[in-house]
Amino acid sequence: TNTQHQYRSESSLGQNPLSCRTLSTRRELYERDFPVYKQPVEVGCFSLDSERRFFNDSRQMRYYMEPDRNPNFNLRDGYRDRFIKRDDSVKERLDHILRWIVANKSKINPTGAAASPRALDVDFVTWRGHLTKLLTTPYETREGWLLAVTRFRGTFYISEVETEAARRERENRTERHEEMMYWGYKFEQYTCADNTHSLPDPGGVVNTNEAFCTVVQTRLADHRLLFSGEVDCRDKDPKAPAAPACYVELKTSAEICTPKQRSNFHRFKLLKWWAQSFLPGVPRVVAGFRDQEGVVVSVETFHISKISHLIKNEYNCWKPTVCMNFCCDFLSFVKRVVTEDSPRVVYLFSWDPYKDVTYSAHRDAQYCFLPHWYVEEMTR
Ligand code: 0WD
Ligand code: CA
Repeated sequence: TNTQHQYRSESSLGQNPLSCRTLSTRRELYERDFPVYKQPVEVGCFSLDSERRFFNDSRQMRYYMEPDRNPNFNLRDGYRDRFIKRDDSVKERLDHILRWIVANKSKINPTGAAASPRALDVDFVTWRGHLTKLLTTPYETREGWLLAVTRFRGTFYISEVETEAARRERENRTERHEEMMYWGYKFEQYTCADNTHSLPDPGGVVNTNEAFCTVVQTRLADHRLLFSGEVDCRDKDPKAPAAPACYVELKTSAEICTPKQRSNFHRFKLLKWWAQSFLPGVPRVVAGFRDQEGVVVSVETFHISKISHLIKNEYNCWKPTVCMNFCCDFLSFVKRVVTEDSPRVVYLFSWDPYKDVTYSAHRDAQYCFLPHWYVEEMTR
């Protein structure tokens, strides 16, 4: 039906295939009914300031100011003189989420640690961005991934490891690519205000260390998930629905001039946009379409619940159910494989386009990512 990609509340657990050493990513295998994906609930939030310091509050929340439909925003403005770029060679792994968990243990353990054999009442802890990569895997033809998994007190922690190819790409970006990465942040500055009674400040500094992150809990089939994702801004109307329904995701994209460009936008870009926002229950994406010179020539709102209808006329297009069923089966695969419960053991899941998912196990190795302070805090 048309609504099979909507959030569901009833239970219908699929049967796992037999235990196996690899997992296929072929699309046909995941064309079944849409799995149960419960409406995500925001259980907290945190902020990272201009120096990347963690705060257990919403101080970095910003407010969406609807721009003109044809605004002529110059995204190149300030790239040379008003841009402070986060050092993306620093790997933060799950650290910010773990800090949030330590500060909010009672919120995710309603029964109390003493009543539960687990430290946490969830199966998986990860970043939203890692789950987005899983959702889009059956359709990805360019970039593989490496996901490190540690089982600790019954909970599976999933943290990305940069692939060799991704590192080479990061270290060899062209000047043009570096500047284009700035354009998305500049669009945020044109459309976001720091509070409900102020206006955006396009003359200010863009600092990509700053972030506001939501922490949500939900369930995919029998997998209880706790994940965090960066949120660009919220509806400024105080009567707007509660988070995450009031959140707005901002994007920039090349302007669409030909039928071929429109088709590619539907087939590739809308898949990534849908997956990223569907996961935390963010209902809309506001897109700034820019020309070759980095000027936003039009602005359009996409409602996540309508994206699957928009793409229906594309030949051989992506399907939300394939994305969700693959993610679900990957998480089941992780549960079967990752049997040793220890912060010093990492199972490394590896995938390259047109291949199956494989894994290897590592002890006391370079891949360990749960910090000592976290292990100590959760063991006492
Ligand atoms: O170190 C790492 N490997 C990662 C760190 C990978 C992914 C995320 N992070 C951390 C950062 O602390 C960041 O603040 O996660 C936060 C964002 O997490 P997410 O929401 O799970 O990531 P994702 O959905 O991939 O990206 C959301 C936004 C991006 O916006 P667009 O519109 O371009 O999708 O977060 C930003 C970016 O603005 N972003 C990042 N910010 C800092 N470090 C990173 C990153 N590695 N990746 C995306
Ligand atoms: Ca964004």
